[in-house]
Amino acid sequence: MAKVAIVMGSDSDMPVMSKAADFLEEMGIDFEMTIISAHREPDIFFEWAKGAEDRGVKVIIAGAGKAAHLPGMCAALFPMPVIGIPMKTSDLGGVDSLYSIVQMPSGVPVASVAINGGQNAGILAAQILASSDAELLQKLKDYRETMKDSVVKKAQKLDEVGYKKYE
Ligand code: RP5
Repeated sequence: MAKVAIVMGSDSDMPVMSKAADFLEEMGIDFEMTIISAHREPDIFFEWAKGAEDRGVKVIIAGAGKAAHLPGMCAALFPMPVIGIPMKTSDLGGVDSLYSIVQMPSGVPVASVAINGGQNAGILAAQILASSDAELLQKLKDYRETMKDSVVKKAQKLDEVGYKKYE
């Protein structure tokens, strides 16, 4: 059963949302992914969000742009964590999406990542699940080590080409 549900308002969100999916795949986490617009098809959206708990979903990752109500409405209907991804937009640069997602009223939180922060949403969902999954927690620790090693290698490369080292 899918533990994470990824939902986005439009196929135009896919390049960002796929980064969350890629990370979940890398961690071996089952997920479902769909496109539903809370504004353009509210009936379908309600059915999907209300059924998520029964489908075994533990975390929802919801991405949307402009008047980005999708993550907030997921949080209104789903009782477990919802992570919002604000999409960068052509007119207001994604600040519209960000404000729509983070400014939730008390009692109905949405955890927001940065504008276009697809990968971080996947990481955060994995971290939430890892609080009760020791094997997944170890995978996340290994991922951090890999990340650290890649930065160390970048610094070594800088040394090799002769730039002065920061001390
Ligand atoms: C939102 O409106 C979507 O999440 C998308 O980011 C934005 C634009 O959608 P399209 O006009 O590209 O379908 O609902």
